[in-house]
Amino acid sequence: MKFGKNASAVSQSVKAAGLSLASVLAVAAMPAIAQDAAASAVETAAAGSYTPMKPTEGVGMPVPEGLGLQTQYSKLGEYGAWIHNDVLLPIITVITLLVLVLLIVVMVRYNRRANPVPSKTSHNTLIEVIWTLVPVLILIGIAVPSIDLIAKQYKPAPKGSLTIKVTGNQWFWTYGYPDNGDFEVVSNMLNVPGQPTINNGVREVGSEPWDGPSHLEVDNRMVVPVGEPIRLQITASDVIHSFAVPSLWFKLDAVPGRINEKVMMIDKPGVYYGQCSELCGAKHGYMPIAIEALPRDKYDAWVLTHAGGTIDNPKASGTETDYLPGEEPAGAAPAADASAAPAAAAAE
Ligand SMILES: [Cu+2]
Repeated sequence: MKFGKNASAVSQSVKAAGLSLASVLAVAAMPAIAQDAAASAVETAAAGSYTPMKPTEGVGMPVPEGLGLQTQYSKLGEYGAWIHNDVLLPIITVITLLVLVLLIVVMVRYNRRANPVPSKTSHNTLIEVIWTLVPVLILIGIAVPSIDLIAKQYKPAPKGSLTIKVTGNQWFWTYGYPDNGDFEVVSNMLNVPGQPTINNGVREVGSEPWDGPSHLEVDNRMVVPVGEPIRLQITASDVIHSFAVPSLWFKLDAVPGRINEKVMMIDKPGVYYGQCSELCGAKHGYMPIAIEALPRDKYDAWVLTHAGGTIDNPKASGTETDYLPGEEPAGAAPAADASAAPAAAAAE
């Protein structure tokens, strides 16, 4: 943690000096830092270099005239999309066509002209058993993967996963990084050229080369490491919001006074867009979500661009830790030193 503290102290000066200087020095400085945690101030500062990623057209965002679900970039999303596209839609289609055919048969064969003397049949045990059993079997067939998906979605993040705190506000999102020195990122929608200003003091979309679609791009994205389970703790500061990212199969309400938790794991580096999905007031439509998933080393570099930013242990990457359950938040950031952990446990 010596390295992280050192870097964090210096990252404030990066802000002052401007990130462009840091990025110029970054490439040269990286190896030096790896070797020596006590590298000189300028070099350490340069470790925190970051240029936002340019999103790929059509990835992690809606597409013109798109039908159906967005392409999924998480395992749960692929599973959910499979249930929707390959289980539910075929069943719905077959049932709808069957009912349509039955209606047409009845209309053609049993109308008053074709069938003037109707049958007085009122019961048929075999048919009644069939039309009870078949729907029951169909429902069971749907329930098995559905309940399995629900159970998988709400499985808690593994012990030691990186925790990020998401807060919905009227009308922007804030992202807290308790495991990385507890800095906070404020994320506002970019203004749209030629349209009324939504957020004063925020630049216009398209003014940087990495900007994504208007109404979805933000000034500061929520940056996360790719391929790791991330524990998202979601709340709100004023009214109910909802944190929803379609291409990651993620939607969870942000409720004031309560923390909702769900694991997020992204398969591929990229930028993924979403929107607040709970009507939350006048500018509900102007609080998009932009998540940038980066490889671990780039994520760490991004963390170091923040005042107080420290590298967390890549705890969730399969390595066991000695945190007790429920102790993870205390084990975050500087206290994560082996010597500090028992002290934190004793304090509780
Ligand atoms: Cu909202």
